[in-house]
Amino acid sequence: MFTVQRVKARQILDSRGNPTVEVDLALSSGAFGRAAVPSGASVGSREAIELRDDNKNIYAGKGVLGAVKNVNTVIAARILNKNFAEQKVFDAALIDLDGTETKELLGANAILAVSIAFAKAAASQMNINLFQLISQKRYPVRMPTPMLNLINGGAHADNPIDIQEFMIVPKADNISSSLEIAAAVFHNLKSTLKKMGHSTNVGDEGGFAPNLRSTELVLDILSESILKSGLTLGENVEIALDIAATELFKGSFYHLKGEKTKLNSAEFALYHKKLIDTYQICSIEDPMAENDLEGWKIVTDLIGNKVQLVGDDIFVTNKSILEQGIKKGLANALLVKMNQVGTLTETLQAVDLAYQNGYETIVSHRSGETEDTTIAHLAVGIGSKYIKAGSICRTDRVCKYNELLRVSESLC
Ligand code: 2PG
Ligand code: MG
Repeated sequence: MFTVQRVKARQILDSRGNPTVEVDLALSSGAFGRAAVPSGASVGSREAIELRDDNKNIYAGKGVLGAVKNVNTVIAARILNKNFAEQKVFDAALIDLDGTETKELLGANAILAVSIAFAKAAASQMNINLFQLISQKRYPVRMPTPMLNLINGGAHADNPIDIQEFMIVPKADNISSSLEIAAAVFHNLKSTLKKMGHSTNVGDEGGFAPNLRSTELVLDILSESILKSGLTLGENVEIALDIAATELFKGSFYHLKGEKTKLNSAEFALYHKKLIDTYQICSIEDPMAENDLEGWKIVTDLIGNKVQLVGDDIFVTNKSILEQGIKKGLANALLVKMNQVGTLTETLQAVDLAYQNGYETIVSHRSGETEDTTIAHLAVGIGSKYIKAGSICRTDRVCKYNELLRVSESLC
């Protein structure tokens, strides 16, 4: 039994200098959990609502003092000195208290921070790791393979690159070797860009954000850097993309500004096919927009048997929305972001459904992050095939990979 003795929320800053919610929660046993929630830039329209103050005088309207207050008053009144048998029961109380489909009343940022803080405190009371509490022996605990975002474009950088994320996927059998591969490519990429006269400044997720227009040129430079690192594309490293296509879709066309062209869904699917045929691409996330289900069907039928097709905006880690997509035969993998749905329990429900239907999972950070490393434990706890947590640059990204290194020690 877990009895909540103290809960306190505060407003802190995320990696983009925007406010976010952090919660401290203590149980009567003395066990303690602290959690901070992330925030996205390319946000799916059906994500749970992140409550912001909208007061233009404070943090340009981005303050979260209302969400903080909700934790310290309404939520505190519901959970303080109450006994909860397990996470599911605790999260159900939060979901009930909010009562809306989208968590717009109390804010998904308020609710998720409390949900994760409780999980951490419960794990501590049980004297187990967070990943063990998440696993509950329902999932095989395993280390995920990292997908590292080395070139940032789209909504995550101030450059003309249309595609949001160019990731490398090391083919190594442990996290330590994966990170070593990533570091080699990262540093070779930096010197290649420098030599070519391009900027080596980084974007929101710690990947380089050069002023390049052509997607193929970006992929050529990335491939060359892999080669320069003494690695073979396809053998030692693969490439993964997040197109974040919702951001490109307007009036039935995908507008590729960098390439100065627009494509319809069928043409865009062929564009993806050409990319995977030319480069060793193993995974494409959001190849089509969240409201272009026809496009999603075309691309899944065209390349779904050759490559991982990951649903982010289209599924928003929501079990019922994922269910509809599975019925229509869209995508073959689920991106898992806890703040899209707002509690740990609902996240695990979406994961369960994905696994039951043979969909892989990729646990994901958001472009606005904090030092919270919960996603490392989530990935291990659900035995996720992959985790994406950005580049190996900037502590808000690296801290997730470093936590995986620590977790790997307890799995040996
Ligand atoms: C994505 C995420 C994380 P954001 O689209 O997958 O990389 O970006 O948090 O901006 O939605
Ligand atoms: Mg995405």
